[in-house]
Amino acid sequence: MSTATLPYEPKLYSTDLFAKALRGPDAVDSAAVAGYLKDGYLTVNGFYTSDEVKAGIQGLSDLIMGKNEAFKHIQFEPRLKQEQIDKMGLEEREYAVRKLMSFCPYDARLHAMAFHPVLMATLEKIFGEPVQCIQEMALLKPPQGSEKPWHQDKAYFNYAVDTRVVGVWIALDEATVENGCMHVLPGAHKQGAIYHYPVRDWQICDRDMYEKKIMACPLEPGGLLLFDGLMPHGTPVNLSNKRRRALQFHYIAKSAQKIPLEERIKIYGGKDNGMEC
Ligand SMILES: O=C(O)CCC(=O)C(=O)O
Ligand SMILES: [Fe+2]
Repeated sequence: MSTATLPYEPKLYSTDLFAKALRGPDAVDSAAVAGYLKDGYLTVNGFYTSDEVKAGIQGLSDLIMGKNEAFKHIQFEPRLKQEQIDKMGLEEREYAVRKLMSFCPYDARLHAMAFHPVLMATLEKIFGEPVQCIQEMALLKPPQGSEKPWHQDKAYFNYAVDTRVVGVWIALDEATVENGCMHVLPGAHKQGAIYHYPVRDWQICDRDMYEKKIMACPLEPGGLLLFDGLMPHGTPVNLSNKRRRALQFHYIAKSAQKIPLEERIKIYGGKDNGMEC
């Protein structure tokens, strides 16, 4: 795929603005937390050491190669049949995986990344109370890998609009504009819930994102992005020849209460609501 054949207008991920990342876990102080609360996002390079990143990648490779037979939460490229997957070696398999979920109970190295002490302390400052992890994902975007259109993560969770959700997106490879790094809209988390429509995915209307002050969030391996559950965000098609592997965790307060699915659908729309935008 080239820019000429993109399934969206290139301005959907305009690259005029780049997030300025802090460096290292020690840089995440109260000023950083205040900035996060104001802007709805925060980027930190060098949050994890290269050994922690290597260990996390090894953890994923082991799960991908089926070293833990109890682990089943893995999504391969949908066109692949199981017998094709069974014949693949590590490298081929790694490029064929799109997603792994709920892996922390199966791998101590990945668990350590999700529950890094400075990350947990920062989250407790943001929430002002003890937190729990409600979602674990590894998102592997290969060369040519598809876009994740603009959306709010809270559209996927059954919590009230004013119940805080924080996402943490961790780069395992360098994440660049070319290979599909995150893009956010600073401050837009304060605008509340946005209705989602089935377009290329279940997403925010493209038109609503044009001419906005979009911020690209490139990260080094071991860098992380903290972002509010109401922050509109998306990642473009991977137009490079480099894969982009990332981990993504979501956290809420231990005291948070769920709402019924129907209430969430009223707020954000449903995946098959037949609405057009
Ligand atoms: O890693 C990506 O490409 C974006 C993932 C994302 O935003 C999500 O899964 O909610
Ligand atoms: Fe998301």
